Amino acid sequence: MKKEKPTMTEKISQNTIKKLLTTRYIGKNIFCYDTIDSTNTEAKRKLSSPDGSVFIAEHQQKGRGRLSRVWESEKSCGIYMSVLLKPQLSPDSVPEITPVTGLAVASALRKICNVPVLIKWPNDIVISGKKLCGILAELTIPEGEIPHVIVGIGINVNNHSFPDGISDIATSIFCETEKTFDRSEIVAAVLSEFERYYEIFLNYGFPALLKEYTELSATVNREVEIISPTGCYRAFATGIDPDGSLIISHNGKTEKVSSGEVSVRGIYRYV
Ligand code: BT5
Repeated sequence: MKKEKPTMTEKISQNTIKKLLTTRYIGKNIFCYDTIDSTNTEAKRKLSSPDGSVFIAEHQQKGRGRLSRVWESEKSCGIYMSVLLKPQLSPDSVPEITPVTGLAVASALRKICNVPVLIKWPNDIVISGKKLCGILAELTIPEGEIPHVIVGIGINVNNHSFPDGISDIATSIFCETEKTFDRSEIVAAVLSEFERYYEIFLNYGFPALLKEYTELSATVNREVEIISPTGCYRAFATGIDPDGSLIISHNGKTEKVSSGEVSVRGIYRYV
């Protein structure tokens, strides 16, 4: 992609978000920052904040992905936010919050920006074979308390270009539509969709969302490369298990892989 000056757009406005939110408790407390190390790290420092608190920054100096990878967080172009959750869930079910979040983000972006995004299992939102959004869910269990989950969401919105290391794999809503979007509107839509799906998940479990998730999957029914600590191999992704893991067919056998153990790459394109 051609290098261009970064496009800074209007700041994210807490008032606009609150006006548009349709939630009961997600985003009722919003903490906004100009610059922060990482909104996930900030949420971890503020664990005593109410369930559903949201931390949003214009810029992250140490935006994080999984396994200490970097999340590029260009100032005032993207959405960098974390939601603090205190669910009555067993720690075993916590990984399912990642696909629930993926569903919420994909649904919000389809509605607000009219972009045909898909979900790359387990934690990316992709379009045209490129990554538009990443999700990082982290679990902390303070002594004597229920699990606290911090769900970090990074969405490329008005970026015109990306740094060299990711310019081939990253895209933004602007790059896909040539339109600049109001990030506050997207934040409100993502949080509203998140609460809707999260409530279904808490009440009925991930199986209640499986059909919708699978319909939006960029991974299912594709040949994939499984990258595990013991090596890489090709497999065919046949479905998503009710517990959120990926079902693959490999050497004539059906196996389940969980997101903590492996990364998945499409064979022909990034997804
Ligand atoms: C993720 O990790 O995709 C999770 C990203 C979560 C970011 C949010 S922002 C708010 C909150 N606060 C944080 O500190 N983090 C969360 P992973 O699957 O490990 O992917 C990381 C990889 O994505 C990197 O190694 C790059 O290849 C690529 N990448 C980095 N920045 C990107 C960007 N802005 N857009 C697309 N791809 C990117």
